[in-house]
Amino acid sequence: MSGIVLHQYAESPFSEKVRSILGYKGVSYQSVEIPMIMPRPDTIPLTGGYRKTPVMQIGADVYCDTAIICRVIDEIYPENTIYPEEHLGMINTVAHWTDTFLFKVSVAIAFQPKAAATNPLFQDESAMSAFMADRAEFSKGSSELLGMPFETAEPHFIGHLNQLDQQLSVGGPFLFGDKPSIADFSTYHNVWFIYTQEALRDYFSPFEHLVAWYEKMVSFGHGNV
Ligand SMILES: N[C@@H](CCC(=O)N[C@@H](CS)C(=O)NCC(=O)O)C(=O)O
Repeated sequence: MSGIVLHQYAESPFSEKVRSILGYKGVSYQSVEIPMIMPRPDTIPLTGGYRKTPVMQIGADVYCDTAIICRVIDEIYPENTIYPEEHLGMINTVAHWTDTFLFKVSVAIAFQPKAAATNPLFQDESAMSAFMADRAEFSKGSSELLGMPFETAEPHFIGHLNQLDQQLSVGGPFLFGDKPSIADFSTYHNVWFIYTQEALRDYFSPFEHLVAWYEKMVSFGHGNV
């Protein structure tokens, strides 16, 4: 057992990013399922007020934000590093852009009306209003978190899927060559967020290389929980 405790919830894309890295590295760890919305009376005292998901705890050390969580996991398990020195600048740039801009795009795609009709989260009206109220409170006062209109997001999303597919068709099996890097895991959680919703799977039909890559990423699993 690694001593790692991951505080997360099943539906969280950023948690999936970390679960997938733990799977790739074959790590044994403990998982704490936290509520999808506030209040989180057990987690907030641990983080000192930080409310994003996931959070990683190792003994008395608490790591907030997957940018640091993934680095720490890679330092503890350096075999098959996901931060290879060659291309590191590009890999970090792609991962950052993907976790920020592309994630905003993915949120708009994931919560479009077509998806909301079949998403289990939105089948219960009171659960849906509680979720919406929670996320409105979360983004209050932050221009960074303001939602992107679906009409703006969709061409960005399809255009990027196309770029990924082309890249993978000539340079795969992973985005920067033979082994997955942090750029793959950042991309993976965005794709997972959409692909796992049946109503949205058609987006991927034209992109066979991307789907083959996604299946490889899924096959890493989530480690030993
Ligand atoms: N930069 C953060 C982003 C994390 C993030 O936005 N997580 C989403 C869930 S996937 C979140 O915190 N949503 C609000 C919440 O869970 O309270 C990271 O890389 O960890």
